[in-house]
Amino acid sequence: MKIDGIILRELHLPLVRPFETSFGVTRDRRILLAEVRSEGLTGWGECTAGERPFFSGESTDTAWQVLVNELGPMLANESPDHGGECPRIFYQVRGNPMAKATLENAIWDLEAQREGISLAQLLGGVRETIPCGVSLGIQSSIPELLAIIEKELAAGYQRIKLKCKPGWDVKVFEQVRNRWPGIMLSCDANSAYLLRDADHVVSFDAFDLLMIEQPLWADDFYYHSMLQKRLNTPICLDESIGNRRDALAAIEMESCKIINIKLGRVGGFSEAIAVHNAALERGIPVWCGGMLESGIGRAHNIALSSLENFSLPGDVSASARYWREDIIEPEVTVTPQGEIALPDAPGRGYEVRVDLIERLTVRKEAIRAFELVG
Ligand code: OSB
Ligand code: MG
Repeated sequence: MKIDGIILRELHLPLVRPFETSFGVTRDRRILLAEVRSEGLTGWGECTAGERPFFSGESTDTAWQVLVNELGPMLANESPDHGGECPRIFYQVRGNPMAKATLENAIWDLEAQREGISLAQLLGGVRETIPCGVSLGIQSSIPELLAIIEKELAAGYQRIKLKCKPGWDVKVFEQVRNRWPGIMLSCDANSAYLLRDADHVVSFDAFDLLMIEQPLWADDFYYHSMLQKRLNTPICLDESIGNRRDALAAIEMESCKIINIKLGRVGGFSEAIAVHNAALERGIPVWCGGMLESGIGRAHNIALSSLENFSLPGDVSASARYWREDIIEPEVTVTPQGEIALPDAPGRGYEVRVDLIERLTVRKEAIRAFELVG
């Protein structure tokens, strides 16, 4: 496929409600989109980097820089037939997985359109519906959190994940479990605990959690392995898993029993499939994480979640939980059973609302092959 043009955009999208994690509060998203044109078709990719480099070292601004100056020109100089060629094309650029995924995922979208099949089919997906959970941020009080949980359970969501940190953990789990003894409940610390908190984290075993996500450092396997030996509850790694080798190391060391796969964090669909397969072959279930994506990233998450080993409910939920108006048509909706139905149209399966995107755009830049230097 000859690349006819790459357009990068930054959109400002306010969240319906602020999202608080152990590393900070997000109110407005600065969403970076790549539009890749080839032979009359348009593929879209979304960068999942945060506004600040707190979840990982990347941010909207670092990704913009790397896309405009390095990855965009590299891709524009090639004519990839498959999204799977992108890791080779981007090989010289170290790190920056979220920037890389932005373009790679757009190429997979293009490829599926060219083949006239859904993105899920192209990826090797086998599910017609995916099970959904919600990730609930830290709230200002426990009664507020309980009211939100009540609403999400009524909407059908199959699993509730609570963001936690020291001071917002056991007393919260206790009240949630008192009220709903049987629900599928998990927590996500985003690296909020230290080794000296190990006894405290072990006390989470009392709450019958499905998993404890990323309790320790974002780059760690060893101490998670030590902690997992002391826990009955499975640890799930998110931040620590950047690629297939990481997944193999974590599984081998028993640093976790479950893996969260995020497209941006692992650098795109190729590596996400590789992590998925490594986990499948070793009996480790996976689920698809979320990064407060707009509809484009969400559509990609849905397609990925159709792979066989995505057996646990993911953090992929309805558009309306995040946005007053999403940039895709139709918006993502969840059934009363807490599932999203896979679209079957070619490519991502959701139309992109280009007029709305144009109105929300605050920065735009066209990338061309001849801009490559060095
Ligand atoms: O750790 O899963 C995480 C959001 C931003 C950064 C990190 C995480 C999250 C979420 C939100 O949990 C998931 C979502 O609803 O998109
Ligand atoms: Mg997480």
